[in-house]
Amino acid sequence: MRIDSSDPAAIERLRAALDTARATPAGALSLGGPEGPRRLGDTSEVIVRLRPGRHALVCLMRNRDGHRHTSEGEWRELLVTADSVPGGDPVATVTVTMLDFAFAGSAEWAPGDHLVRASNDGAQDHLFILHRLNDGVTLKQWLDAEKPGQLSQPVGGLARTGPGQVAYFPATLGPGTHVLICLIPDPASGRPHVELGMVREIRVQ
Ligand SMILES: [Cu+2]
Repeated sequence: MRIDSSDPAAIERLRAALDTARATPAGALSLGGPEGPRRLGDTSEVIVRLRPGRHALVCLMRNRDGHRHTSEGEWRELLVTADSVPGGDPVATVTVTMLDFAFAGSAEWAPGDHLVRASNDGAQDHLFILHRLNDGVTLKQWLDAEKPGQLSQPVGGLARTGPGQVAYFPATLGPGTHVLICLIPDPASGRPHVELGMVREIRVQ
């Protein structure tokens, strides 16, 4: 997250607000990050361009008691002092546009190595998680399943990303039906964006 203020009291208020906030609190902008590494040994990668200024690394996962990990210590401030990489943006193979509430972009991707350019053109924060459905499983079966995780494999994705932001997600994909979803809750209704339309089937073939 990019943080507007360098005032320690304001930063501490932001950190406290994150624990219960449904959206990125005022005074911060979510820039994305890896969505997916959950088990010991998992790795995940995203590419985010940082501008000079104050930032924080945060983990928004919740403990059983409902507190976010960032409140338990998984928070680290970062000061970005200058551009470290000169030149332009990475060359993407496919584009995903995140909207309130839909994914736009090609629904057919070639197998192989990809660099997914994801932009948030909506007014709310968005993220995406990419799953590969098991062979023979349809999107409807997956969405209707009580335990969809038994019908798919997670590939990874992009964490909470604020309006106007762009990030890149590298992935190597084999043939098969994939699905993009966003699980961020709509602040007004509390419903996850996937229920409001942020689900898209991607055929890799
Ligand atoms: Cu969303």
